[in-house]
Amino acid sequence: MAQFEEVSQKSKLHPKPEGLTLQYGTAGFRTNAKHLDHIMFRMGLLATLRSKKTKSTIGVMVTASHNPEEDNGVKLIDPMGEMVTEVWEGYATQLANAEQDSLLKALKDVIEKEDISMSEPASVYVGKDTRPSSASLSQAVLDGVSSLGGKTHDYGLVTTPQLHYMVCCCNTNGCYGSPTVEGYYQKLSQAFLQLTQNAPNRTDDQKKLLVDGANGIGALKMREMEPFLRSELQVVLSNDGSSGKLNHLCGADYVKVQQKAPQGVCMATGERCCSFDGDADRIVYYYTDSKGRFHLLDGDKIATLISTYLKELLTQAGLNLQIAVVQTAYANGSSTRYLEDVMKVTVCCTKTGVKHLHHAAQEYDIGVYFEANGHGTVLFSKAAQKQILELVKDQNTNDERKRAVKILENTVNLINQTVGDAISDMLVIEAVLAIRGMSVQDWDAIYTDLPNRQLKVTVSDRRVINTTDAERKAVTPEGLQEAIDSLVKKYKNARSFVRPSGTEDVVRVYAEADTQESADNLAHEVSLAVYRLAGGVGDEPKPL
Ligand code: G16
Repeated sequence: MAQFEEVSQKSKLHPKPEGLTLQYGTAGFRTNAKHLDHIMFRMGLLATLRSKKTKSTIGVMVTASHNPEEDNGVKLIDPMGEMVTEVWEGYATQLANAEQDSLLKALKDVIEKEDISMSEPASVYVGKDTRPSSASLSQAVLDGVSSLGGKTHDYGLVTTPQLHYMVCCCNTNGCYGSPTVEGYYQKLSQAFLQLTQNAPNRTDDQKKLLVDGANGIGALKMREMEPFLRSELQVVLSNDGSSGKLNHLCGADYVKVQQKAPQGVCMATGERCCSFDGDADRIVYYYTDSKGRFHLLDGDKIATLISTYLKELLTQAGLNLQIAVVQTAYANGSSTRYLEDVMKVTVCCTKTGVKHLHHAAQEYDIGVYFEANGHGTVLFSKAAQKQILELVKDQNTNDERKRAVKILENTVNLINQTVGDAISDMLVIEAVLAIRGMSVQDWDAIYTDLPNRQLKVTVSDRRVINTTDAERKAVTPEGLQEAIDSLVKKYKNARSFVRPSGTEDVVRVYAEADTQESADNLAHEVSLAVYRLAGGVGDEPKPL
């Protein structure tokens, strides 16, 4: 077929280095950008097949999110804006690793297995972050799509959640919104402005928010969006990409893992600040107190704030909808205890990766999901949205119910339900704080985090570590879990687990305990166990 001939010819311009194998990780392929040209071309091919199969538009985002600037990666977006399914992740790995002369065979295998009609049209939306390598890599994606005869829409520089939003808008024929960057700003800002009308008389200080843009795409898009917010949010933007390096000493991942303020943000005592990550799908908040102590409000605190607010609104509106919170093993023990014991909401735990949390959250009327690293959103089931809309239209409700349900309706519109979205989450948090008249300190006081520490250990092959029980227990290598168990016993209120990262070539270690010193010591001792039992490379981990 002529189509395959075209693929064969074009793929020679994007050759695979012989012997190089890469795995589809937590959020797609991710490694040093110099290894990715063939991957991008092939993901263009795969997205085209996925589009033909689903008869829908598919998204391909070129980004390595929180990774250093020299890395890059690709995230595939399914029709409703969710992550691509696990079966297709498998196809992605097969296509990525097929040697040059067996690429067509690998492609035909997918076509056959999925019974794809090649005469179907295909449409692929492409976006990219601000990394220097993203321009040529996104061109490789476009080449892949066109070589199989698919149509492309190149959105250029957009945040990852913006591209998820576009894909969903397109496949719902505009029901979710208009598939343009302007449409995104309009939808979110209108909902935000409606919500903040419920909090009149806020001072300029209350409207002020310091935003660390991680020197990435989030900063550019925040600048574009600012006029739409009509000063109801007064953003002071730092790390806007004009001088610093992407994610370097700044951004949500740095702030969360280091538990300290990013460089380049000039924060006064008590001021409310937040950081985006490199593709603006994560956010964390923080401030420093009068003693100079740094306070982090991470994904767990965000989930608690939003679910408390939604629960209160449901009660006021008289709506009987079940709220659940989905977390991962990284969730601070205090947050889980607060949600279960005080708020009495259902809490469930999944493996790391928003795709897992997203699916779990879909099981409930309202599923609030956040990873501790600040990646998350809220899903409202179709039935829940219908009930909210019906109540909005109901003429016989009293004023309190009417107000509550109107706020709920605007909150649904403000949330990007396709995926975690730093900009949307930020506006939700700002609206919640405004409506409830809370300061960042009031929010922080809802519960106190257990001290915790995250470390990374480099091993020769991180795949030797296999886990179970939503990554809370290591199954291999032999003896590792026993070692962790006996270390944890030495400390009060302690917990620790290890897992191979799906975005970086490291093993992640998490520990929490009653004091920071204990959490640090436990994390160090567990790191040593990983180093010794899982084939550590380089110097032995040193105490903190
Ligand atoms: C990605 C995923 C997140 C995950 C993070 C770290 O985030 O989307 O769900 O928590 O990687 O994953 P890992 O610990 O496996 O490296 P991002 O923001 O980098 O795309």
